[in-house]
Amino acid sequence: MAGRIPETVRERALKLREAIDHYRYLYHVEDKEEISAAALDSLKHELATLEEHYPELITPDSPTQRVAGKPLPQFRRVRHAVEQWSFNDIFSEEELIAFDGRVKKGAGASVTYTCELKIDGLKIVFTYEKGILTTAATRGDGVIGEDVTHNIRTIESVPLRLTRSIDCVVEGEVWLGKKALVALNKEREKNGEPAFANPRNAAAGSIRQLDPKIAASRKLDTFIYDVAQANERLPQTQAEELEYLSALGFKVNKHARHVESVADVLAYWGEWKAKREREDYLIDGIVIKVDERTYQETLGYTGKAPRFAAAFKFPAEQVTTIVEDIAFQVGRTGVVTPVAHLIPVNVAGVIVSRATLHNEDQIKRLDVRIGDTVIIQRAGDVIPEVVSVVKELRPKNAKPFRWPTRIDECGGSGTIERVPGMAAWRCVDKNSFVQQSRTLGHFAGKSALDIEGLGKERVTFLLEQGLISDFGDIFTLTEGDLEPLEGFGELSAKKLVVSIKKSSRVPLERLLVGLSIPQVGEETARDLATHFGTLEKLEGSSEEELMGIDGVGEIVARSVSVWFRDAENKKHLRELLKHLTVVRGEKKKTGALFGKTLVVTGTLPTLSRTDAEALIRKHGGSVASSVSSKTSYVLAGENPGSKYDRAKELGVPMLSEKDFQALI
Ligand code: 1X8
Repeated sequence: MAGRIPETVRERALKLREAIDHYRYLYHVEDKEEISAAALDSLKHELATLEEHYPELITPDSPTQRVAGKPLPQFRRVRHAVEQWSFNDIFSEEELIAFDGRVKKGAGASVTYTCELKIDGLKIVFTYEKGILTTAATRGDGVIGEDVTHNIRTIESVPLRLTRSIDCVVEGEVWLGKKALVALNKEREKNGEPAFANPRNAAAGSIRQLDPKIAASRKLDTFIYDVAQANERLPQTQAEELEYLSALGFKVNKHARHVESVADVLAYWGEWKAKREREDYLIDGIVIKVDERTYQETLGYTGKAPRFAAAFKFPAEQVTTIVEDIAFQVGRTGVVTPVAHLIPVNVAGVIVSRATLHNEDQIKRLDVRIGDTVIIQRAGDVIPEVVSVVKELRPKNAKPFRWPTRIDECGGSGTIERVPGMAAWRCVDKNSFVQQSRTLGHFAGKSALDIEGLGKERVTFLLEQGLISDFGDIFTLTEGDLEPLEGFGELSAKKLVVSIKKSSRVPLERLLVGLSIPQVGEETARDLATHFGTLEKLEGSSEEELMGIDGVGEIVARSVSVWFRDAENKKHLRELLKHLTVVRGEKKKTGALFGKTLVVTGTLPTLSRTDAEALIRKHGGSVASSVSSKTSYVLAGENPGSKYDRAKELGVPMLSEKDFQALI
């Protein structure tokens, strides 16, 4: 690895260091989160990697060399009786196995572990004398913290007197619940104050206040997880220590688990990665501690962190990376979406190389430029998006992105136009190749005609060969047309023709989905089909009548009406209908879910969202997009979000995928 450090690397390291230090100061000293902790971690990780390759880059003031934090001057400074360590972080199964290996080697024996939840709050050190709370201090730099006793005293879950009159120092986390945060932010909004970005910020902002009335007015809570010192014999295992703390009167999190092996640790981690949203407090990973105190003592500390414990983080949903290019995607309806092409990064366990920039306004708002370091986010099963630009890391020569006037991906002349009244642009030429292949691919796809053997690639191929250019053309294809083509044989040609024929009998709503009418997705198509029953009635309807349908608003009504009046569309539709038998809706009047309305949220273990919704319909149920008192069940997966909270509020029963499978 030795040798000269390239100038670009040296510069990158310098800039990273400045940016990290800037955000670290805002985050740890001023309690301001301008970029998320996860994004900041990602910058630190990049710097650490550079320093690993080029150790000569390391300086004593590098953020990688410090345990963060600095007390504010207004508070009384307190020297901790016991130095406050921070834990080393583990990010993967491999690192966990390596940790276990080091532990076993260091302890010279097989150890057991206690797994606990890592609470994303504010760490506090509590001192009790003769069983009475005397001091509560923030962690600070690990040696000196700030005296915040006046605020901590206001928290109901903190005992002012212990069950026994011992001297001790204990450590724990102060946090604000997600629901309390919502209420607090509503209040702040009313008073014209800025909202807190997350519960951790709100807890820190409440505790580091000189006026205790502020902390008292907020529903702060605690979990205590460690006794650092006591004037009596300490419990001999971490599992016993938690019971000991509980017996002294502290609030202790109930989800700790004593385990025998790394496999068990991994299982606990996986379980909580999936379940964490259910709790009212934020959980950002798990903490693993060697259970036996004697082994903890044998293993000791590295000067920065204990060797006997580690924090096993959940994958970050926000990371930083660099924009290599900004490209365009043309949708079925011709709408143009800008997409950032990125240096590939792992976001929450998935490698991502593209992130949506949504539209022109978003690019302007973020001022994203090619070469920029950006924060990208991926939550649940949502498409990754660019959240913000780390401006400090912008290359000198980066030019503001100029929105183009023409886009090759549109095909033809490539001319684009702004959709009236919207932030979106679309291709002027609706017959461009890209659009044609998307539209036809969608038409043949699962949610529409569902023509077996006619996937997107084949559609594109048939278009290229000039064999189809329109919906109706698909139904005129013969075995003889297909057989000579590359990728087809006698059998596959025959099979495709048969499956095309089979798909010519189509329920109205599926046909409507397949036509790619702007604003008409599966739900709207079903609403329209149910209301009108036949295509003729729908074609003959007015905008007013359309707007009278439940679930159809002004924009949708206009769009449907415009589509059916367009001469080109009329012509294509007439051609198509020569080949189709349109049947009435396939709504089932039976099935395990008949009469039930379900909402799907979060990532399910095996089913995709589309599959889950199809199953619901297949069993006679209907699918809604938002939770109301009329919702029968919420089918919830990992990272379920606000729908889950709303369902909890309304008392709507929740189903896991397993429950759901059992039900149907
Ligand atoms: C920090 C945290 C610990 C625990 C839970 N949440 C935290 N944020 C725990 O041990 N259960 S330990 C810890 C630390 O010592 N830095």
